Amino acid sequence: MKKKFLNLLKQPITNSYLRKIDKKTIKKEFFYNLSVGFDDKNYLVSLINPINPKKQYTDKYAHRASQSVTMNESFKQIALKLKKRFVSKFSLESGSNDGVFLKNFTKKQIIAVEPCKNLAKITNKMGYKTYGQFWNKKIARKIVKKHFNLDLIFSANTISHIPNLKETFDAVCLALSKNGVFVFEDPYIGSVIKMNSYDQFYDEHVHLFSLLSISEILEKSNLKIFDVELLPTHGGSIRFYVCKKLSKIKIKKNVFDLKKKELLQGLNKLSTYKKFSIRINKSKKSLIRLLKKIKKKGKRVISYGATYKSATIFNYCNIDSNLIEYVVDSTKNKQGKFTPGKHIPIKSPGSGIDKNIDYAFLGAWNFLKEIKKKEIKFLKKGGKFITHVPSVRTIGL
Ligand code: JHZ
Repeated sequence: MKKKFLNLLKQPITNSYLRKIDKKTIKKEFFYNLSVGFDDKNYLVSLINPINPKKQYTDKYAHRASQSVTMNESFKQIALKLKKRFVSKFSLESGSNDGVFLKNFTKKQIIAVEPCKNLAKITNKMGYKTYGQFWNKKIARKIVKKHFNLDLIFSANTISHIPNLKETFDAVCLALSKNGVFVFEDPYIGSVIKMNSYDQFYDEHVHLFSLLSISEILEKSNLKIFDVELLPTHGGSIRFYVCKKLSKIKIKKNVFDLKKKELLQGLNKLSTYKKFSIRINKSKKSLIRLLKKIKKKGKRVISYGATYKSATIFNYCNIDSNLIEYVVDSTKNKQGKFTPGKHIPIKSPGSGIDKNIDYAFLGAWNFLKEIKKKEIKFLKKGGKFITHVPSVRTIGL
């Protein structure tokens, strides 16, 4: 049974950037209560009331994974690694976004499934066969019938978005070839706890995984984890390597080692999450205090990256355009719109942060290195970034 440990208050759908902020649009905006629970049977951390995916993955989906140099490189590296390690004959990516992973393969090597029709259109245009549908047993059967069983299934930042994990993993088991491999990665709850990055909780992140929780759940779909990696992406992610339970692939020692580490971190105990929740409350107070202090001094503050994560921060901490003037983001289809819930205007970063700006809150704190490099002029003239990760602070040159 899920036991609630965190209440992040009323939140909008993170992908619902507003075109205008007139009375009618604001009245129609959808809000729900974002609270998070821990299941003491399978150790899974999940939202208490997930949203219907049909409301989220629409033909107006805004996020483009290829907007950062870091992610382009990360997808290139994993594509190279998978091709070398598994010499796949036929692969599939589930949740292919704008093709940031696919483009590292030939069009014959890989197909994709992507529920957001606007994104599926992009990758179909690029020449990669993309089914504009949700990943489930029905589409898995269709693909096996039309093509072959799959030697490799890859999915990044997608599986944690799906409420029904049993259906998802059953579909994987059904579609994989006898010795096929399923590799997926998502933000890691162990890092979220360490980094106090509570903004990793939002409508799309229905679950945040640990090795302990995923091992339990995969078992029920006749799958097993044979390798695992902790990654720096998105402030700490976990990559699982999975095969059929009956496969002869040997389980690597690091799987057992990480399980031990997770037990030491207390990822199997409700008390760990309760303590985390207390730290989040303190982090919120500290961020508001800092922003108010800066504003009182007459300084100008913006935000960097109209991320889904920052929607959680702004709505939980009640941060609106009185505290943050505007948000800059390089994604064209976010520019000219307003952030969900708090309605802060989104602009293009242009050739860098405006010279009259004193502080920039890091909505995309996970790309700090990349952003620092880009915004060296801002830092050199005394500009500072603000972050809440791992604790509320400013970052200068
Ligand atoms: P980023 C999304 O979350 C949604 P978000 C999704 N649910 C998910 O799981 C993760 O991605 C992976 C901009 N930017 O990746 C681009 C600049 O403007 O942290 C993006 O809009 N300039 C699928 O939104 C945003 O910041 C830059 O120099 O929390 C980053 O979004 C850089 C580097 C980024 O994910």
